[in-house]
Amino acid sequence: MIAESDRARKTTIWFATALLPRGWAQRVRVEISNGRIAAVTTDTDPAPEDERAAIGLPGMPNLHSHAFQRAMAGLAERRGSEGDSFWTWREAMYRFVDRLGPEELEAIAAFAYVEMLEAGFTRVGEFHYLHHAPDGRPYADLAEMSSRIAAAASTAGIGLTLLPVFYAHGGFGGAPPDPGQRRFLNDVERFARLLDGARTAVAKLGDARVGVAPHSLRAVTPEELDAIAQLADGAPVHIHAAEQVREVEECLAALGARPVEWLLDHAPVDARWCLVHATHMTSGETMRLAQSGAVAGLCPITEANLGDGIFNAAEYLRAGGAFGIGSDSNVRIDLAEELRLLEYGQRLARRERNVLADHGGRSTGRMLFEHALEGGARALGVECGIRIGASADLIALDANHPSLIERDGDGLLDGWIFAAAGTAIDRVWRGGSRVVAAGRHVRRATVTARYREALRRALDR
Ligand code: NGQ
Ligand code: ZN
Repeated sequence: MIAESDRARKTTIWFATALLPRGWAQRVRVEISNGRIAAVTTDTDPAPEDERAAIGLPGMPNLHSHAFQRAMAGLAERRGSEGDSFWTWREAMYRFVDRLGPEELEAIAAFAYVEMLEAGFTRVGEFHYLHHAPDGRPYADLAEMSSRIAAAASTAGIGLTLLPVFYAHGGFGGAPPDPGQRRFLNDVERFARLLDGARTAVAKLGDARVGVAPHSLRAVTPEELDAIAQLADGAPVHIHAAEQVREVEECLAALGARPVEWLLDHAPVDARWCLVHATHMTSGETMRLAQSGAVAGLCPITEANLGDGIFNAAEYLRAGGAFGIGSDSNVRIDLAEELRLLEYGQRLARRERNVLADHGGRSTGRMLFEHALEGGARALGVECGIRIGASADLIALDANHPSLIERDGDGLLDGWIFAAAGTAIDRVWRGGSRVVAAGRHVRRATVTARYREALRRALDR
């Protein structure tokens, strides 16, 4: 019995070509044991029982998601009578959130995670703040909604770094919360209990991580930030920062410094930290953040959708800054599009091409992919890449996709990210299990049916 199940947990995938930490290699055998990579051999033939694929890439971490927002994608694209902004979108989002109970949250998150896996994201950093019942009272189990996120991750088979959010105020200076925020709120003591509950809720997933997320300097006072960061206990700390100009102005007025500047001066910002967006920084802040070791959590599609502004990636990367990609509002879930838009924002702003390739001759796609992989893994507290000991989170591109014909090496990444229409992803393995085949998640049909039911209930009410 034991030998049987042991054997079942060992698989080997052979790639004609694959991107390893030291670069592209040919005829690569990846041996997997208990969900982790046990051996990587290059220039070798496949064994008869090996699963074979053409083009292998490591799975990508998605460092910032609010899964429930997937269900309101496209519902906030009508202009209001007085114009629209991030702040009017947020009001629409608060109204939408009122319609979601535990079953709806789980169904929507499972659907979003299925789409993430199909896009090549194999782990998600869920920045989770929808904690309480619609009337603002905690559920009988304080961590009910965290358990639902864990269940959704389990259904889809995606890796989870759960980031329970501490949210206490409606603005700088400890302003009272808005009624629309009632489901998010905790004091530090109750948050500590919620965090314990969240740790228990994810334990059965095997390789889940739990960090902490003080929501923003708008929602958390300096004293609370200090207390929450200490609860992380060495795990990742994520915070929204400098997404909107109004937020920068209010921060200057309340705290006497810009958000990123204030965090660098007053919080122990280091490689455990992820500053989500960090859109509006001076050159000085850009240099300092780059040197801190923290990860900038960039969400190009959402930042475009919400009218946030353009992150100064060129300067930040030249200073050695780390970044990862988040799908944030999940208005679209598409890894290639996130990477492409990150580069295109720079091209449009600077009127140049291939801005983020770090030196002559370098492929932009390769640079975007590798930096996002490394920064994303750091922000989510895991190892990444096709290397021994890392989780067997793998992508196989479709060698027959028209945009990949007669491409090799970095040309495959450039073809996928900049040129391919539709999905160029054929298969995805997460922890050694194949969860996507022929571009579709193996549970797409049942997860979509449950999502449809949840939305019918939520939107008919
Ligand atoms: C969020 N989203 O937490 O979902 C926020 C809106 C807020 C973005 N910042 C709420 N994109 O920032 O207060
Ligand atoms: Zn966010």
